[in-house]
Amino acid sequence: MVGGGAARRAAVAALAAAMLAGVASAAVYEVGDKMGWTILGSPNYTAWATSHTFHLGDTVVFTYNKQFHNVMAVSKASYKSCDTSKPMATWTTGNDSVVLKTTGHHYFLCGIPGHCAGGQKVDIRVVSSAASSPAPTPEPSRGGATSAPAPHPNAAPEALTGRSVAATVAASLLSLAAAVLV
Ligand SMILES: *[C@@H]1O[C@H](CO)[C@@H](O)[C@H](O)[C@H]1NC(C)=O
Ligand SMILES: *[C@@H]1O[C@H](CO)[C@@H](O)[C@H](O)[C@H]1NC(C)=O
Ligand SMILES: [Cu+2]
Repeated sequence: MVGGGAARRAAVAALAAAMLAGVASAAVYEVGDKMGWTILGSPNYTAWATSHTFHLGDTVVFTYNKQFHNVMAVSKASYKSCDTSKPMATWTTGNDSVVLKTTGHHYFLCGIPGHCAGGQKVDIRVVSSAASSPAPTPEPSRGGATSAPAPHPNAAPEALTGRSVAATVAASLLSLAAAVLV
């Protein structure tokens, strides 16, 4: 009896620890790395974004001089046309952290006139949360004939469902762990 209880307790505690480790592994990326969020030096934010793999729960930080720039989350259409008239969200502190809560594309641009057209825009694609299995998905190499990005179906509803299920499972595991450990 006592031994079984201890074993169960240990198993639950290990599970809870694993869950917490998973949560803690969310990464933080500074947009543009050391260059930050700017037009000076014409950082290539497309190259920056494609050189990273973003997962659910990761954070991107926009650092910039707030006298000269801002950050807007926009639709794909607004991103493409640099339309700053209907942002879904705007940040202006100069040190803005954005948590990536859905899979798929997150489009950001600077709302100061001319800056988006000058390249101050970034498309951050969040891959579905395979964070624990680092199996690289081999990209079929293309001939480079086209620069048009492949259309991505909007996976937001599925992502939300998956996320809330994961959160529920995590929450019940943690309360189970708490109950057993008391
Ligand atoms: C930025 O980088 C992307 C991906 O590497 C490349 O396709 C594109 O031509 C670059 N843009 C400029 C303006 O250099
Ligand atoms: C930006 O904010 C984070 C906390 O959100 C803080 O740790 C960091 O020092 C800030 N950076 C600057 C340059 O203010
Ligand atoms: Cu700007």
